[in-house]
Amino acid sequence: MIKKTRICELLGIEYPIFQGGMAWVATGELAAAVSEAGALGIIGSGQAPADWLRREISKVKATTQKPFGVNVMLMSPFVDEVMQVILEEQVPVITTGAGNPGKYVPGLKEIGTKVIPVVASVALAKRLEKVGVDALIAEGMESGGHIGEISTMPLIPQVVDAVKIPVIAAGGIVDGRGLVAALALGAEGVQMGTRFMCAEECMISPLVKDKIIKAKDRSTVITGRSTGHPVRCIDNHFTREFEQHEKEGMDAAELERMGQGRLRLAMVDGDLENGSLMAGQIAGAVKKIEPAAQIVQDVMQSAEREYCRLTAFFGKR
Ligand code: TUI
Repeated sequence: MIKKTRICELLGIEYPIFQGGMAWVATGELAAAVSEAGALGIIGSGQAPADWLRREISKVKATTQKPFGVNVMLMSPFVDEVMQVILEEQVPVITTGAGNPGKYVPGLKEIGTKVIPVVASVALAKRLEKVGVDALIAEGMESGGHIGEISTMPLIPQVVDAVKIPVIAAGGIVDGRGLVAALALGAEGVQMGTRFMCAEECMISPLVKDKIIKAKDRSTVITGRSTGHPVRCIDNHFTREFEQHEKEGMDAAELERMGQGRLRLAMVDGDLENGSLMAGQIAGAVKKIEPAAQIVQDVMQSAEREYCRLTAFFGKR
């Protein structure tokens, strides 16, 4: 079995696997199941208000004693009250996305919450290490949702070389091959989103899970480059309509308005044509719905198999 990495020791988890903190997807039920399985379950607070987050945290605490996390979407209008709940509930780990969490770091560190921002560039990685964050998630543009511009393969080694703190790789990872590849690039763990969307404990519409299982390698597209907020989703009526408006030069504010409420429409209401089906490029490799614990076990077991295959390839020393 793979030895524990620095990230396992830092967080007190058994396996170096994070479940992405996806807005409207990663509820307390999913996070609890992933944490109980020995990985890190993360509640996705997205643009939800503080009382929603408090309820989800209590679900996790009622189900598992193991460490869990909360993802804070820094563009949320409720970001300050969400941070307040995190402090009050003494959440063990937070990840952040879509911005720079620098100003919140001192307060969180004071109560011992580990802070692990998502970065999509070397520049932000270096800045955040100086602020005192505990680790980083380097997320390639293969990921679903709001993304940066660099792919996982070039991003990970460049971030690893730029900082001393542990780096978690995200974007395009679905199984043990991805975990071994991430470790080879110098990362000390992986974050997976799309595969955990198809966990049994994930509360999204079953229609969305089915859509992911039917997805192929070229099923996702990026919209919103013209607004400065590129987003990767499975291609549907909404993405085509959005692209058409972008081509016709609709202004960024109007395009942003067009996107509002679409993620909920997809994930909760199961509207496959008018909703925003945020998912990563690896969707084509997700084959079935299974319990979160089985996903965690499968990733660890297939990583070990792949490692043995590589050992045979390089020969014994
Ligand atoms: O945050 C994500 N992925 C997301 S957030 C989200 S909710 C949303 N809904 C509608 C429109 C936009 C978002 C869906 N998916 N991933 C983490 C991530 N963070 N990816 C990229 C970044 C990022 C981008 C720019 C982090 C920092 C940054 O710049 C900060 C700075 O100040 O330089």
